[in-house]
Amino acid sequence: MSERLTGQGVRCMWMRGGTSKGGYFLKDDLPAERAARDAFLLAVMGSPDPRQIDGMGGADPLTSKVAVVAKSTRPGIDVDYLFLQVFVDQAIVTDAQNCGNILAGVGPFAIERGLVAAGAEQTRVAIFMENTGQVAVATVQTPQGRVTYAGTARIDGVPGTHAPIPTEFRDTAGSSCGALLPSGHAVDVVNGVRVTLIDNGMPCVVMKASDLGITGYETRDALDADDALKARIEAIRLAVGEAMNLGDVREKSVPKMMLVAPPRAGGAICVRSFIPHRAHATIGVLGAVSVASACLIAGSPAAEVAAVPEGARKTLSIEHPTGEMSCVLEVDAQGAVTSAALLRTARLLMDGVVFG
Ligand code: NQM
Repeated sequence: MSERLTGQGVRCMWMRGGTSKGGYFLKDDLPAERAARDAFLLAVMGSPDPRQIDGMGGADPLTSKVAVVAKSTRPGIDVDYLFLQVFVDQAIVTDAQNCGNILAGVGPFAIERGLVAAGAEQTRVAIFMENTGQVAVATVQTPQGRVTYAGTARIDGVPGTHAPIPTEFRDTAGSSCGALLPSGHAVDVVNGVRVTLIDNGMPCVVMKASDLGITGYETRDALDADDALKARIEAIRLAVGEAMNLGDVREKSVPKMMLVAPPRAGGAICVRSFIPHRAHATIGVLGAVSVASACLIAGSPAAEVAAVPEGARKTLSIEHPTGEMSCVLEVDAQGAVTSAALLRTARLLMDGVVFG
């Protein structure tokens, strides 16, 4: 295909995946060369521009996302999925993070595009997540051999009910940072704040909201309007990049900044997250898995405020600004998390040609 795509159309589906939304492309439909691909995707989204008025992006990092999907040649794997975050107000396309919400649309997309044959009722899709080199298994509802998006599953942050897409992750520890606790400590003190640097699928900095002078129960809008808080959080983020083996994180969307507080709706913990510069409307999927894992680390800020259930199979309800997300964690005899399962839904919004 031509490496110059400005003004040209490329086949694409637009989907809601979990509580995010974005463009889903077959890898072969995009330019192979990264600079040409990124220039095209920036133009598709309308970035850089805080309103993304000249593109498909929704002026929010949660709606400026891309999945690039290809049939896999790896044994036991159906498709390879590369996640790309297209920044809203900067000309940056980054693969330095994964996305478990956009992941929810990958199984349906792979079936719709014929990369995976649909089963009679349900179809299990094994997805290799290229960003972190790990595998997720999603179960897609396919009655009579066709994907259905309709159903009775509800996830907070999305109105209505949809077909369930249970998704399971294994061996996510150290996905991007090389170790669950990349600094080797349960607690580090950064700029006077006690933090846990953790990566169980998503690099996160977990700290008590009260240590930053907030309750942890604020709305997304209140957090986004608090410039002094955001500057303090960004200073901590920039300071921990090297310790998390992420290098200079100025132009990266990781680590995510997680401010935790005691649960107040019967859950395990309450979280307000910055991803990293805007507050999240809910919480990221792998971000939630990392926070849930932090709750199990004795002496950590998360453990100090969390209510953790007993047993080798634990359901931790992570309270967020618009509800909760339940993570089912399996732990081994040493208390280490061996797998995490979450419920997501997705919906096909558009199948057509998008212009860069
Ligand atoms: O943590 C937002 C989202 C995400 C990421 C972000 C995600 C995850 O809600 O797996 O889903 O943290 O940038 O889509």
